[in-house]
Amino acid sequence: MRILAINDISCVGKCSLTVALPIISAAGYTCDILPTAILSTHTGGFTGYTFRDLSEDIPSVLNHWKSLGLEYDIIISGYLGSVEQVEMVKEIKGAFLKRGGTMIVDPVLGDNGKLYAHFDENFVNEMKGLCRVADVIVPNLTEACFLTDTPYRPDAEFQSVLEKLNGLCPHASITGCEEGASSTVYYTDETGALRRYSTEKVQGQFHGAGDVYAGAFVGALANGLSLEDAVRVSADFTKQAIEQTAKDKTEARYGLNFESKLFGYLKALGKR
Ligand code: PXL
Repeated sequence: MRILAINDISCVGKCSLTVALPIISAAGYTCDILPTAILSTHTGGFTGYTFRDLSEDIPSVLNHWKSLGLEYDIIISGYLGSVEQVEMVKEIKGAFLKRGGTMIVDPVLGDNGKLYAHFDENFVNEMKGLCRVADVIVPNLTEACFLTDTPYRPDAEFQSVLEKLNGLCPHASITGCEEGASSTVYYTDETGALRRYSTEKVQGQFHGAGDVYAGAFVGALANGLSLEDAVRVSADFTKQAIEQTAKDKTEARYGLNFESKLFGYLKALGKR
């Protein structure tokens, strides 16, 4: 099993590759990386960060990989810096995903009803196109709303957003649907049934939770879990990491303390 994670390197403020790589490796699989950009920090909650777009390097990286005959069982894409990079990911899927492999798209666009810096409507439309060629997509509620042209509300009709999202991709999960004291993932299982899984909500805003969820989800699918079990294990792990981060009282923009909860995640995957 070989996995490729396409995402940025935010050097500080755990998210993207600094989260995907350790979680997928801990889950027991080789995680190759394709960095889309290098930033001094991520863009949510910091100012004055550096941002180097790596698009120019990507074609020669891919040419080298072709010469090595590399192919992937799972490809996960996350933060993409430009419309051109979204197109590149589609090409990477065609050239490097094994027949029968799984293309997972985390359509990183925004949070709390707002797009992240650098993104606009044109980029959202491009991301819709990438979701159409994915096998599974894992947006948060904000992203699900942008992808389905639904006005964002924290108490949106989650099920109807999921139904609309299934028009783009048959297997979608929407994280961060807040219902009273619960945080719920709405998702479509293998049979096409709409389902939900709730964990206790932890008060506060936590940066990088979607990245922890996505990394854990990839590790779970790689280990052969069903969508139902993968959603449960990933939501539980993310909730535990959020809870620990709240206890630690670290600044939210520095990301989640997921490291301290990896052991429980691996046990939930059935690892000893
Ligand atoms: O966590 C999503 C993310 C990934 N990468 C970069 C970001 C963000 C969110 O702010 O800025 C660079």
